[in-house]
Amino acid sequence: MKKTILTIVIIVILVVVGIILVKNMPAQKTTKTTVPKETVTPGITNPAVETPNVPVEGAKQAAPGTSFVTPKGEVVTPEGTPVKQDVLPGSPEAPKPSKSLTAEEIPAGAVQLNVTASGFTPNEFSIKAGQVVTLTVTAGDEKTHVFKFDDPSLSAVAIGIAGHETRAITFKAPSKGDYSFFCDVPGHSQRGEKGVMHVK
Ligand SMILES: [Cu+2]
Repeated sequence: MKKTILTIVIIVILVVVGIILVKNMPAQKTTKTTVPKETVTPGITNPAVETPNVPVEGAKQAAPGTSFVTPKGEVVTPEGTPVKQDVLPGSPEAPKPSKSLTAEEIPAGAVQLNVTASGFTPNEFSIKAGQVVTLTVTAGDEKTHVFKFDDPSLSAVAIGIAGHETRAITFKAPSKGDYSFFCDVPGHSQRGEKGVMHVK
């Protein structure tokens, strides 16, 4: 008789302890789920807090706003598919030009071009076929300039910059050959804003 009373008391204690444990667990979970809701402000795009989603694990951007490059060396769209370099600039599949860059944001390994009414400096550069290249174009004067390649296979690799601005674009070097580039603002290529990219 005493034994049965003792076991009943033990069972009651275990049940009470169990209820206390179960009640405490969901309390911790609810605090976690409320955090991300507060940081999202729908309908408002604030560039200062904009953090792009990494499309493929380990993918990196050369500069703020440029297309991501995967660890395998593929330049990809925000959806994670390889970019198309022969489409219209600004297409969803095209490599993305960066935001306006500060001097500190210019990637160290980038090919850096300066453009003024006197032309591009340098007006030629060499890269390797298949290499992932980040190209920056800086307006050395107060004028707007538009960097473009002549070859249709690189039509999407284009950058428009306002006066004294620097922007970057990351793309994959095409097959061997010489690819001429120019400034697409009317009158600018005629006065010498052009050059050649050598792919070796
Ligand atoms: Cu120009």
